[in-house]
Amino acid sequence: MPNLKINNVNISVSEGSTILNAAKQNNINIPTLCYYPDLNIKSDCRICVVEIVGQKGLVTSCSTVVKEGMQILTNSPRALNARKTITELILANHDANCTSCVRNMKCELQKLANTLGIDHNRFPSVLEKLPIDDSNPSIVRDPNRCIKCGRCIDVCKTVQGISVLDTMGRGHDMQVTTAYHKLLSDVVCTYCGQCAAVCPVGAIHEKDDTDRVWSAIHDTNKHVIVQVAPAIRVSLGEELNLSFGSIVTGKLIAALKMLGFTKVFDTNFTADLTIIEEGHELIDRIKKGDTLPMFTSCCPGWINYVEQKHPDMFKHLSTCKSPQQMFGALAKSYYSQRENIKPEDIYVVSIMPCTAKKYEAQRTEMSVNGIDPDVDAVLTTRELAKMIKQMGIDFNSLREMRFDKPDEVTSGAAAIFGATGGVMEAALRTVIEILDEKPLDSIEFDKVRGMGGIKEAGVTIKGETIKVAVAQTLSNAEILIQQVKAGTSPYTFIEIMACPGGCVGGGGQPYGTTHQVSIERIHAIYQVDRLTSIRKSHDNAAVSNLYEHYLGAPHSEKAHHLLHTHYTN
Ligand code: HC0
Ligand code: SF4
Repeated sequence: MPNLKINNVNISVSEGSTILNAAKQNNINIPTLCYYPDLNIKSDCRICVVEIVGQKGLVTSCSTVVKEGMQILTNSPRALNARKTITELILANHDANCTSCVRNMKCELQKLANTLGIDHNRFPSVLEKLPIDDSNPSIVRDPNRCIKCGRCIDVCKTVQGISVLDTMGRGHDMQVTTAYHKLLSDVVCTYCGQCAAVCPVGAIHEKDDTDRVWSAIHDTNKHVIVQVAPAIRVSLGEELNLSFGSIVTGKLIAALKMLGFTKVFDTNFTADLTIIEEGHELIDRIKKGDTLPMFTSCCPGWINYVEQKHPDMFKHLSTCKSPQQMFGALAKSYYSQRENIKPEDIYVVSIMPCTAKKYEAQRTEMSVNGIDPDVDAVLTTRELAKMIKQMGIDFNSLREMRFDKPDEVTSGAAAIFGATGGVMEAALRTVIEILDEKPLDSIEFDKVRGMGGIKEAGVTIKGETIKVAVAQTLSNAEILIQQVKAGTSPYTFIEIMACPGGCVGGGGQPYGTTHQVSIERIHAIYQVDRLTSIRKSHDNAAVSNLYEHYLGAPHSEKAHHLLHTHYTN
């Protein structure tokens, strides 16, 4: 335990701590731009420089390990002057038109400039404007806002294992870009949005669909309904001054009603439906000896990855649409008939923690009538928070409301979809009970829970043990894919979620999502499960009712037409 001084205060920290971490543990803030808790240390931006008494040059606190007796000054005139000069130089090569930036008031560079008291820049602008890439429905890249911190490069390479982005050129000409400056739509980008989630400024962000949604709400000819993904209820609160992992379901519904949505439905309802369809698909594959392992198919970043990198794996993907798309398909068929509203007059909005869901909704195959999309617009958690703020809604004083019927009835199994391992656990709760023809002794499968990159469990069904696996992030998914290709995969069923922690850590979630934050959200998700009276998808009477009155049986022709898809590349 080295003893040291930071800003003349005696502290002792654990061996191997960096100066930045030592300061953090003692509530001393050192500003950073390239540093991000779960990513590699880059020491590129040099904003975190500090002075060590008796040492000539300044050091970067993110990469310097503390030593016994060190005396550190985080805000000495030399450190402050260097930090200010670096920030001004960054601003001189940055489109600092803050009021027209998606990150206005949430930008780490803007906050830093403000903290350092930079109200004018000593250096003239050297920015040479480059084209903005808005070639796809999910992610916009604005190189004029890029500060070359390298976070996006790191997350794409080390977390997702894709390496779509890298640096090109040197000095002033250095850019973060794709190979040959191709558009994101022309490279192997999965639209997972992890790059947008860690970007400190407005250089990479989701495509903003809020104006489109406002127009639909204000169009008196449209019947505008909204569905809410499992992970939103445990993350939206953070955008509205509540603590990490606050469960805000009732207030979220009330806010959506105030925004003008006619009906507010729960994606958890079609998550239950997914378990019935996907569970029966797995049972069928096991009984018939069809292709195994079967991979889940609800994460659109994962589907994009398979399509682009491993199209030979299509037969391993479940044919089920995601709950988002099952909801859209039912909205424009079943709901349309039930309410006697033409499908083209129904406008379906999804609130998702995910940027890839915007792309999924626009796939040509995701259309019941082959013309209009089943889901018309997808908003991220951040976009919804923006709309709530635009309307001046005092979120915390809202009276809680319930989802509209029939989605009012959902299970705890559906709630846990939002956490890594949740889809697997929900499926096991149903598949084992159906095959064993008796209730499970325990419905909680701890081995598939938590932030492990790859988790596995053995489960016994009818006296036989099968192995299942869960992977979060695409670099971990790749390990499981390679096992399948090599013929060494011991698994029957595999869940993949592209984002760290699953949807709770999605690319559209509130800024500042770290593993620790995801853990708080996951705790909240399991609490929702425990508080729900029905905890298995096959016990959801509203889903049974839908089969009885509309779909027929699981995997019926109608169910196949509406709820399943096929894959192309
Ligand atoms: Fe997810 Fe989903 S659980 S992908 O992670 O399956 O985005 O929250 O909505 O569709 O239900 C995201 C979250 C969903 C879908 C569900 C699945
Ligand atoms: Fe990489 Fe995902 Fe960002 Fe695409 S969206 S650049 S795959 S991190």
